[in-house]
Amino acid sequence: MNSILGVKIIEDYIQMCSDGVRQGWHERNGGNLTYRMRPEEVDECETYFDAVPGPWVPMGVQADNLKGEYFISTGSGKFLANVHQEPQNNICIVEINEGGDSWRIRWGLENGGVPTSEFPTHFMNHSVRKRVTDGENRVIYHAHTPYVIALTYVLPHKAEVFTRMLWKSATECCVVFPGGVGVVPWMVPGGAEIARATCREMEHYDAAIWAFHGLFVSGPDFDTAFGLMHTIEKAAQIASIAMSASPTGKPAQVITDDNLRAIGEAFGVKLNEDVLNYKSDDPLYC
Ligand code: 2HA
Ligand code: ZN
Repeated sequence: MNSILGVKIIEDYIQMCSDGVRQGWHERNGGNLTYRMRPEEVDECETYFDAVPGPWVPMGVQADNLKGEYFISTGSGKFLANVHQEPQNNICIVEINEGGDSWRIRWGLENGGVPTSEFPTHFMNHSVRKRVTDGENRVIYHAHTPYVIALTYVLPHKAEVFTRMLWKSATECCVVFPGGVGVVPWMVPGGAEIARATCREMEHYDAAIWAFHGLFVSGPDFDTAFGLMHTIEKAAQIASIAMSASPTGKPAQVITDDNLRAIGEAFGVKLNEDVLNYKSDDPLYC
């Protein structure tokens, strides 16, 4: 192997960017992906690192449990559609300092640039998900999923309401995200405030909807994180189509709460009880 582009983790990362583009989730520079590298993956890539690392850049957020970690990140303003053609100009590997509050580029963005504008949210989400999953979660993925965004114009911005609607829109949803999906109200993207709000959701859920914007998911590996994004977006698509097709805007019938409990039992999955027992005042939002 004579290039970092032959390293498996880099190949898989590039593949995931292309998979998201193929779904239509990454118009222009929309969406971003970060991956917290395993030590052996850092070792594999180190040979190809820049001779001189970039300068340390403070993030405005801090996490003790991410000191000294390495992340692969998409570049701010870069198009995910271009990642597979020129990875070296559209993605980077950053190292976090011993204070856990600054990054520096070790490889990539050869024509200049910085990690994704959403790096504060990704970074803080990594910190939360690393803690609550005992180090298992390594991927944070943000996409502009159109049907999830559309539903944020229609449904109340409540985790229980969204989760129930999504669980009831396709039979296997409650098995794929038994904990549910969080919802962050509209906020200016890119800063510390939306990062903190997303983290509050990521304490309980492995996915968080950003109202009128998109979806954040986390996972242990690329397939699981991508599959979660895909499953939630597909459920939102079915819900949107069903509501649009119904003359009342309300589905004529749905998967019932008892059906959900039966699926949980059959698959040995514990569904979030707060969501299962939630009763909406508005009968439209089952
Ligand atoms: O990277 O998606 O939220 C562009 C965005 C910002
Ligand atoms: Zn976005």
